[in-house]
Amino acid sequence: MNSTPLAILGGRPLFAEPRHVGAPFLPPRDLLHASLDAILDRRRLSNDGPMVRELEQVLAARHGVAHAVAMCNATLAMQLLFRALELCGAVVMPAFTFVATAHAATWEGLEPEFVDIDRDTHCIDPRAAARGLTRGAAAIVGVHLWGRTCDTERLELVARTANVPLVCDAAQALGCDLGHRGPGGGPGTGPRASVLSLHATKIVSGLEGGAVLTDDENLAERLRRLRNFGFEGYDLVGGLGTNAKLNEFSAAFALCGIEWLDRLIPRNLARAAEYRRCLAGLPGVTFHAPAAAAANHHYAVALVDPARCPLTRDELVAALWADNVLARRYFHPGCHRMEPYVSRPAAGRPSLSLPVTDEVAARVLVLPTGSAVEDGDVPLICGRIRQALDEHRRVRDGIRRQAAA
Ligand code: T4K
Repeated sequence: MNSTPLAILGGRPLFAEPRHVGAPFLPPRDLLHASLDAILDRRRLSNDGPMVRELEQVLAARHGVAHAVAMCNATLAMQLLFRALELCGAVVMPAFTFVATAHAATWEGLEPEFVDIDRDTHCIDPRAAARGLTRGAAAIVGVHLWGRTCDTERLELVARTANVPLVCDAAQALGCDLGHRGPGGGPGTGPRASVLSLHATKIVSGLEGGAVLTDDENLAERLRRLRNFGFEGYDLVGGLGTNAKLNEFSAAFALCGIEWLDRLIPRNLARAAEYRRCLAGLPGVTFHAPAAAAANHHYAVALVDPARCPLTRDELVAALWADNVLARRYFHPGCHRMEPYVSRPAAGRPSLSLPVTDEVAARVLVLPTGSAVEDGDVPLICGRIRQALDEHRRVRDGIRRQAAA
């Protein structure tokens, strides 16, 4: 399909402008400008302003929960959630996640108890979570990956049996069915809380931002106090708090983005179908697309099988980067192999073995989708992958030459 030489072999890059994973979606500027003007006219820039309140209502309604508490990012939102739940000791979580999940727990004095993932979904394996809980953990932290959700129903059952809360890192899952059953759902009918991210790279962005979703009114109230220095009323501080508030500009940006969500999700889905079609038949490269209801398909994930693919995953990444296709290896090498977790004293813990995490982390190849690509890009990207595999010996030499230069 691509007749021009690969850039790793000295050709011109396929794209003049890089195709990122996670290029931000920018709402139409007139929409954005009108919102920003309204904020400037009001002179209300932060501290629970009307844009933040509106965003909270929209996020809660969209995900079928009673309360959304907006925060300045998902990492701090998770920290405050752990604190509000008064967790102590260990918390079960997958090691195959963005390091923020583990850091948020560690920052709050908790010990991540890493467990393995399910090979099909790449999300936490409920059986492994159950085994992790036997070591006395205080909660399960499920992580929704790739814009699809983890198995909240089975995890909830496991959590309920152990009498610990299930909370979910939903940083990548805005717009998905997060398993909350709404205010009338009663206890035990969904995660205790889910944490969204509104980071620039997410399907809907507030530049930076996050939110905790919950049906638990008391929990929501505690979170509102914690994010605002512990204030309970005017001049009344009731306890420790910090500053994790979202500003009005970020809320406005996110509100503009949410208006487009129902167009962005089908676009992502169409791109996923295109990737699946165009990668079909390549030796050792498959598109990873397990069925999932109400997903946002914000990440396009391929898997490279080292036994069948003539290039390693990392060689393929190097070849693609030369062509300005900035594919990523999320979440290589897994949190358990990063500091500070890899150096934790092993005393008293069984040695950590996460074979599926290690396998998936070594195979995953995240390709640009969403706002990062234009119509017609996906077949070109896949054509480049095909070409690199066809010319694998020369590609490998090209990478060696590049490294030596
Ligand atoms: N839990 C999970 C499961 C998460 O995925 C994340 C965030 C969190 C928790 C924490 O949420 P926050 O606390 O951030 O709300 C990026 C993002 O920074 C991070 O938010 C995201 N996960 C993660 C998956 O990806 P990096 O280090 O890979 O980002 P970076 O700077 O390499 O950006 C990715 C690409 O996007 C680049 O190629 C450039 C492009 N980009 C990025 C930004 C920020 C743009 O084109 N414009 C931009 O403004 O972590």
